[in-house]
Amino acid sequence: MERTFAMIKPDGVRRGLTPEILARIQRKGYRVVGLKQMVIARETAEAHYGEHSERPFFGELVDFITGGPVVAIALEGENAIAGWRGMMGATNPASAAPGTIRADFATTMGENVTHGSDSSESAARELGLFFAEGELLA
Ligand code: DAT
Ligand code: MG
Repeated sequence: MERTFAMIKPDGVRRGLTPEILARIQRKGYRVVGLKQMVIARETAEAHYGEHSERPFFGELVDFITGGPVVAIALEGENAIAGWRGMMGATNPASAAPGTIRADFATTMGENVTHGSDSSESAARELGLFFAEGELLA
């Protein structure tokens, strides 16, 4: 069993895609062990995307991700880290495979609807950043 951090980004929430995305997660069979709607604090966003701090798009990325409510989700399931990344599709929606969330619901790299941890180290770090221990189901 693996745990991963998933997020519906502000564009997805604003566009009313939360139920559709949660339905896909449930149909896949992942267990939702943490779920909350929140506005991300700037410091949290900068820590979350720390690996990109030197990239030219970093400021825009932090503005975007803090610019409206997100839905933070802790997922559990077999191979959940790579599996959820697969359901999201490639970072650039133009290259995302048909049937993936980013192919189906996004047109631009900057606003690509969902986030998913890219490794077990990222998953542990990001789950710790967004959820207190008591907020996650055993
Ligand atoms: P992912 O979200 O697929 O893990 P990432 O970690 O490389 O992708 O980048 C984090 C987010 O930053 C990504 O979802 C969208 C944004 N981003 C990445 N590369 C970008 C670029 N070249 N221009 C604008 N935004 C970009
Ligand atoms: Mg990433």
